[in-house]
Amino acid sequence: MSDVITVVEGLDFVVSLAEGHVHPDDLDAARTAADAARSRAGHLGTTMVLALVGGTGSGKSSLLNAIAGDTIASISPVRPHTTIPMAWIPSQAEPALHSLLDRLGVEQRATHDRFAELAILDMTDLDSVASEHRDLVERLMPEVDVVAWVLDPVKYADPVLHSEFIAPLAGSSDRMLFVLNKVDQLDETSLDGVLGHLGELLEREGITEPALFAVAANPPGRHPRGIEALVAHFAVRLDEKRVHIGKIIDDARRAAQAVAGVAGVAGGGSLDFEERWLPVREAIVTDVVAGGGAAAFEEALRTVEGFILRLSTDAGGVFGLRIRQSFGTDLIERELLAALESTIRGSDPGRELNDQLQERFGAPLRRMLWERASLSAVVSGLTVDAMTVGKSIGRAPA
Ligand SMILES: Nc1nc2c(ncn2[C@@H]2O[C@H](COP(=O)(O)OP(=O)(O)OP(=O)(O)O)[C@@H](O)[C@H]2O)c(=O)[nH]1
Ligand SMILES: [Mg+2]
Repeated sequence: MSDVITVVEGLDFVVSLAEGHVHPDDLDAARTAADAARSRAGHLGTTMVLALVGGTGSGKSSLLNAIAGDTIASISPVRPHTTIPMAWIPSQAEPALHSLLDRLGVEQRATHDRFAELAILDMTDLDSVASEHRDLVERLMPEVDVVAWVLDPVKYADPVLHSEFIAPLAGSSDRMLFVLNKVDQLDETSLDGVLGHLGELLEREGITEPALFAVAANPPGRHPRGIEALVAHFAVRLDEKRVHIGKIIDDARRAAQAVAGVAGVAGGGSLDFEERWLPVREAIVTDVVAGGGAAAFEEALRTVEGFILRLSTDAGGVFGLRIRQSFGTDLIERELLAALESTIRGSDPGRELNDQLQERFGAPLRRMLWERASLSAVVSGLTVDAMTVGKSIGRAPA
């Protein structure tokens, strides 16, 4: 299955294969595109990954259930309750999402078909062992797209939560959400007071425009409240993410194709070597076996030189230069002489000469061309992967 990681790794491969085939400066754009993709904060995939974090009992598991419209996570009035984190992920999740969950140690995974490309992680609480949990949140932050702090009317101002967790991460506040849960416990005036106070606390921590939502995930005897607005916000975030990811794969595809262009392999990398080399070899063998002598050698020399020259001209650029440098006139002459000498000693001169030509010219040229053909194949593969990923996020290639 194609995913964004496949495209980015394909680009790395293109860069490594293209080294020596193009000028180093021509690889800068491809390297930059791969680095930009890797340094993007958040999950490098088409799924938007949202982690629910917060103190014990704030209602993280209840919120997941309310969003899912089903009992996915176990909830309880007994604290702390969730001891093993769990993920609620699309049934058709990309491989990279599973790798992410593996890295984060989230083993329990429930699948859904409710929202394509939305994954929610219900994490364990933050207050049991503060230092351990700070590590967890710090690990989560760069890997997930959104961290949602689930707060309740009693503990939303908890100094440890603010000073140890939220404030140090204020620099990433564009990827944070604040969900005040259990608003059924507040009347309208107190709700305004709590929201105002929370806004002030966050502002003091450097989060000036927090995405703040008021919900009741599991009000006793009532339906959940405020969930639709939250889900609508997820949809907006997912659209934003699609734009970013779309740009990453477009850039990767363009950079790879540009490399293929300057390497001269856009139309395939083989230069039809086998079809061209066979008649050259046959002509030399026929000449030498029929006549031999100095005239045949001169003729063979001209034939090989002409062949190498045509090949390097057709290849063009750095690669063409490499062919010419690897097979200068002196070397061709030396190798051809050596080939002819060993032919004289053999019992089947025609066959022996053919083998010698293959070993001394065919094999090294084929090795050089193999790199070009691989480069061409990898760029084609990347283009297909990028188009598949682009399609999955509703983007046509530009
Ligand atoms: N009144 C009210 N109670 C709620 C609401 N949402 C959750 N609760 C209750 O709060 C308690 C804790 O909910 P959980 O969802 O288990 O909380 P949690 O954040 O997952 O807790 P841990 O797993 O311990 O981290 C449960 O008894 C829920 O029924 C709400 O909107 N209103
Ligand atoms: Mg829980």
